Amino acid sequence: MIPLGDTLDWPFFEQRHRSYAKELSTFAETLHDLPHDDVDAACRARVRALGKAGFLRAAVPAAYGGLTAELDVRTLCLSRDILAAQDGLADFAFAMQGLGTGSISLFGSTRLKETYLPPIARGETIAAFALSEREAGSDVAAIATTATLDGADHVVIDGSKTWISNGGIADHYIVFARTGEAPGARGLSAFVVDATTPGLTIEERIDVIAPHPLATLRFDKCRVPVTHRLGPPGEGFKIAMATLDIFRSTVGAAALGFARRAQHETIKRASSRQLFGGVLGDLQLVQAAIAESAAELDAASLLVYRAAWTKDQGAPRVTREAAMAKMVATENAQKIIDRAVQLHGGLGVTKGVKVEELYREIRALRIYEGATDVQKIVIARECLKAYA
Ligand code: COS
Repeated sequence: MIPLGDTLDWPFFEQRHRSYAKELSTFAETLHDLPHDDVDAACRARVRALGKAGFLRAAVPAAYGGLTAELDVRTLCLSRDILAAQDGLADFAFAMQGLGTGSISLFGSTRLKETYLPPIARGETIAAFALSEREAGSDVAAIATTATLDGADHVVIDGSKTWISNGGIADHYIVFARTGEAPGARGLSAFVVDATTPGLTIEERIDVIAPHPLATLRFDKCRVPVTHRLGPPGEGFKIAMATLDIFRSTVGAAALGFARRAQHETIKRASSRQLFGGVLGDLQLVQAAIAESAAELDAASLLVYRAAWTKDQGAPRVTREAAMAKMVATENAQKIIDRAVQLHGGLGVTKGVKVEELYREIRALRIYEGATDVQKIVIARECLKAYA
């Protein structure tokens, strides 16, 4: 078991979080028995296993087969923290069930919630969030995919989305498209699009350094019922941002899990590796590395769970808190994992050794769901607003 340290003793948590974390930590130990080779099959197996064991209930509200009345961000973060420490793909599978339905949980009609959320919680279907485009990653307001009214009851979606996690294996996509109520951010809407919709195709699969299902999607005259729109027309940008306000903290939590595992591997090695007549951990420079990583881990952890707790207390917006949590946790994790690789020497860059895998796993987290550079913009704007 990878220790969470004294995190659960912090005042951010309740007894239910401690019990949940204990159950999930025990379950996470069984993950290495699942297949790894074929990334799609591996992902599906993890969704099924997490669903069967009841942990995907954390990804949807209680009325639709979930765990808590509203999404509990602390539970989402603890889940990613614990899963990432054991198995990057299990963390990914869990996270996407949440991100790919978060906008439905927050803004969907009762009918959409009843249709899409229960099978996600059971691990029977797979979700995806289709926001990014080639020319609209950081600049969401530049989205070019269009959704045009076709009669009173349908829209027709045309365009392309890329770097879509679960692209190719998802059963539905939350698609953000331009509906034109106003230029820029105020002219976007969000729709739930079934993967089987005629005209929706996988243009290409994308291979990345830490493999997971990723694709470019093509929408060619995809007819989607207007009832599949989330919230009022023109609210798509706000829906995307409000969803990211929740899930950005969870990206920070996944970074914590990867960093925690790296520190665990480092301390194990520092305690056992013999050199210069002692163990690695006797050397003061090694102690310095361990100390820096320990402090960076706790600092990141405090920001992540502060953001999660603040949202769970009912704060309408946690834009600043979530951006800080994501930025600091992912940047710190990269440093912590890099130190772990360094202290493993040649083993650190050897395929099959855990820290080498973590080194590849962490990199994308500084980019997706808002790159560090975007988080800086978001944080600075919130700081400046406070004095305006
Ligand atoms: N929650 C609710 N509403 C929000 C919001 C949030 N977190 N953030 C912004 N809004 C609202 C604003 O209040 C504004 O509303 P009004 O028009 O009523 O004033 C509207 O949305 C537009 O906001 P803003 O002017 O800040 O839009 P910008 O285009 O300047 O936003 C950033 C720029 C960089 C902040 C935004 O595009 C962003 O977060 N980009 C990164 C996206 C991302 O994470 N991409 C990765 C894809 S997911 S893997």
